[in-house]
Amino acid sequence: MPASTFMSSDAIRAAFSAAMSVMYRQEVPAYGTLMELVSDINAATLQKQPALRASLEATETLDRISEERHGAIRLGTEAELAMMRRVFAVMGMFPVGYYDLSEAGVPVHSTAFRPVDEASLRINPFRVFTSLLRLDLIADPQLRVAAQKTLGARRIFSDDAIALVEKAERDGGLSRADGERFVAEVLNTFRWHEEASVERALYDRLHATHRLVADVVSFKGPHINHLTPRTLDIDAVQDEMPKRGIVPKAVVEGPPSRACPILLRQTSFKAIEERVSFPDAEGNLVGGSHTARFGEIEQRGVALTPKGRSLYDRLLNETRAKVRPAADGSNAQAYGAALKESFVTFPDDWNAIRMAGLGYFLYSIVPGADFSTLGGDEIEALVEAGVVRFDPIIYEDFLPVSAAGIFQSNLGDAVVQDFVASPNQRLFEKALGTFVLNEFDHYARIERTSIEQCLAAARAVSAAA
Ligand code: OOG
Ligand code: NI
Repeated sequence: MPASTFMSSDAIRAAFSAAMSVMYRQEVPAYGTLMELVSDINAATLQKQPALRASLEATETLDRISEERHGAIRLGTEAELAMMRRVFAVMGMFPVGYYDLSEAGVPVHSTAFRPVDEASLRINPFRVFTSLLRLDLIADPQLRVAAQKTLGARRIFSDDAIALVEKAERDGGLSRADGERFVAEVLNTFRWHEEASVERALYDRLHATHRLVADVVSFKGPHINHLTPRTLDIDAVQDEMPKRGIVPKAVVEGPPSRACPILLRQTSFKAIEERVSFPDAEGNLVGGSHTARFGEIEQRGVALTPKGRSLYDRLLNETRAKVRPAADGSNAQAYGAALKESFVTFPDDWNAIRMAGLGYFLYSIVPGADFSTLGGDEIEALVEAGVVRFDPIIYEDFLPVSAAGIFQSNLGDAVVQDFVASPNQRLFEKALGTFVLNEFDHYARIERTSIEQCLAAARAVSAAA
């Protein structure tokens, strides 16, 4: 088949993200309530801020502003991760970043599968934060073996899904009909299974090790555990949640609210308790409950350089040393105040952030700019002369401390078990079957390319003059 008749990987991803949204709203009605709230707040924010509206109108599709930006799954085995990489590749999603959550007491390590180039991000930015369970962190050897056996026996992808992945790899793409079948088949992998695949006693032992271990091992597949639309005002959504009957987590993760947003702010409603059933030795089903699935929202800002990121990390640590957010929200105000106070030292002006080398920016030529008297050797001279402008490059990745906060609040915060951290990126990449893209290198490359393009254009104009 000629490549031009393939369904584009961007279109497959957009269809997948839309199908996930519909499925998750049916599975978790509170998520539907959150989506309505987000869309109301986004509409109100656009009405109150005409300048924001104008800038979004120029750069994005306004009617899709409240769509999902990411979701998350947790896998049980290396083979599942390797196959998942191939599934996401069909949708134009590639592994970016490595997150070792064991450092924060969560026994997984993770990457984010996401579109990488700007054009694909614009069409549909959907990402899936994908974690692999660290069975080696289960201390009890007997339990570890039982978990391994359970996971080894399950098949999370249908034969048709695998066949379509192989076809896409062989032919370089899928027809529209195959692309649609692929979405429907793959969607099943992320479905919720009310019926556990382990007996109650094993579930309880897994749960006692870590709630996350029970969530990954006890079910037939890696159910999507949350989806995350984008909000234009995260604080307003956080405040409104209780009025709509949903319980927000104690605090918003990430930086405080600022004039120039940095990185990523996130919050969620607390995971719901759901009825599940466990098979017993006689094959009868016994009732129980499981708490894992929730809804989240995000608001993104500029990607930070390693220097900016280490300042961010230092200020966040400083805040948490002063006030550690309690799970019940009792010190949420004090935490918010401490966060604001610490971040006073982080410049809150785009040019100051840029001049201090804290963030990544995209440089572009101002339309109609007059270059005639300028050479093309120094980007700064072009910026000062007003012929080149700079805009923040949005952070498209995740934050380990925030992710840990999201995990914890949705697994019951009461017991925060500790696991010994060890850097396992190599092992993770071996299981994945490829390297993950380093997010800092990626943003640096986008910035550098934009600078080179501006300089080349300026040189061409001054040579012709
Ligand atoms: C993933 C938590 C991480 C985020 O937004 O930081 C995440 C999980 O709970 O499986 O999605
Ligand atoms: Ni998330």
